[in-house]
Amino acid sequence: MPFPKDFLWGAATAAYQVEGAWDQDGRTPCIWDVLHPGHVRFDDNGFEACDHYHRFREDVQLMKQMGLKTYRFSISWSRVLPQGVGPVNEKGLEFYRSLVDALVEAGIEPMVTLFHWDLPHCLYEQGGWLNPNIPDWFAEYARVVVDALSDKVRWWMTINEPQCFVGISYVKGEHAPFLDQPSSLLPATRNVLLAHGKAVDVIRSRAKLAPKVGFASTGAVFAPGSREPEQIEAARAVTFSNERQAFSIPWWCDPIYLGRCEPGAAAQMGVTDLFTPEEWEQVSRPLDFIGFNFYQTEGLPVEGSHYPSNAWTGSPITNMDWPITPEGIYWAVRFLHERYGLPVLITENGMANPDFVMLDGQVHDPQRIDYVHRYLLALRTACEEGVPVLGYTYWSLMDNYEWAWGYSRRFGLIHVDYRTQQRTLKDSAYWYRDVIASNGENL
Ligand code: GCO
Repeated sequence: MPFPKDFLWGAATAAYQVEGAWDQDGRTPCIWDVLHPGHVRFDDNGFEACDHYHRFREDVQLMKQMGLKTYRFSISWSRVLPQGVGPVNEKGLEFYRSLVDALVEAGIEPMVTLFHWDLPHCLYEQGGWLNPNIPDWFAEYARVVVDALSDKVRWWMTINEPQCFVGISYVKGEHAPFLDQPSSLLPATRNVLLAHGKAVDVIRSRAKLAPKVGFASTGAVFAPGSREPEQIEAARAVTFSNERQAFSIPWWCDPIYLGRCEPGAAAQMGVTDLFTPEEWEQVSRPLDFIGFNFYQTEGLPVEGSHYPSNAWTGSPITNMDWPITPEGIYWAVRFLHERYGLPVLITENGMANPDFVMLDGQVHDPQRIDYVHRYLLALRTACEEGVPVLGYTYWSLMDNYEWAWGYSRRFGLIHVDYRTQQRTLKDSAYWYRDVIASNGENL
């Protein structure tokens, strides 16, 4: 059996990218609502997005039609706690309860991410991820969500891609809150990791169904040029080097899974250690799985080449200009499992493609089918070699708000016409349905 029998075939979204209803039923603005002007293509925002807030029942029916086993989505913090902390917005919670009910009724396992980048703006005004109180704010938010949903939700992720919501957002200034402020890396790292650890404690201590707890990382994976042991070790070494700090895997994953950081990482920050011994305990609470978002392999530099790395030389690219490097997903799950010892869940993988509804009323996206096919074959090789892979949630269920790219990049299995909110299953959705039905044996 290539893929395990209970493999979790699914698709993923995030609250800000799909929900819309940004100011309805008591939700207050998040940082993207307020700060996007001047930073996003055409100043697009998530005010309406895919209107998933009102159309989730239809969307769950489409998921059911595709035979999805699981749906990964995130919660909007400011929908649940409009002031970030304090009074709970029951109407906001009600939305998520109804969504979870609809999923369970359709036989689809809900997977919840607590934080996928949409920080309440009111908390940002108090310093956001730079305020040392944010681990406690986050724990309070986690408690409200866990109390409301854990009778039906088993799969939990605390945070999604700190590489992006700290690295791209606080250090590089390309995502909200658009701060180009490298000095924020140390406090943000501390606060994010402590917030994660406190949320893990909340989930473990309060969940009604026995929880599976993880977080979703991303980060540069380097693939060896061949299976020669020296090449493999060279690729592994650079994958787990801290050179890229906020953007690397070990910067976030070593503290969480190993309770330590690479020698020298703290010194790079001008401190003797990132945490006190008690804090190290807090950030490294045991987890059940490694969530990983994988899109592209980083290549090793080639001397004399004008390409940034060998991953680019002649490589096909997606509509994001990302090279298509399916073998990288094999190395990602293998390296991650070998270093951290837990099973791996691919929490995101997918491609942007210039899809549109054609004259025949359908959306033909052979590139996406080929892309997913190749990545799944590489993932299957990892499974066959004994790497425990729990599942694969394609990014994304439907076209949505692609952050700084606005609505101009389409990752979905389902096409969304943003003028009418009409959904159309793309060819890839039907293809994926057949893959799921055969548990990947037809690949
Ligand atoms: C990500 C994000 C998604 C993006 C996707 C495509 O985790 O990077 O989770 O929100 O839309 O990755 O860029």
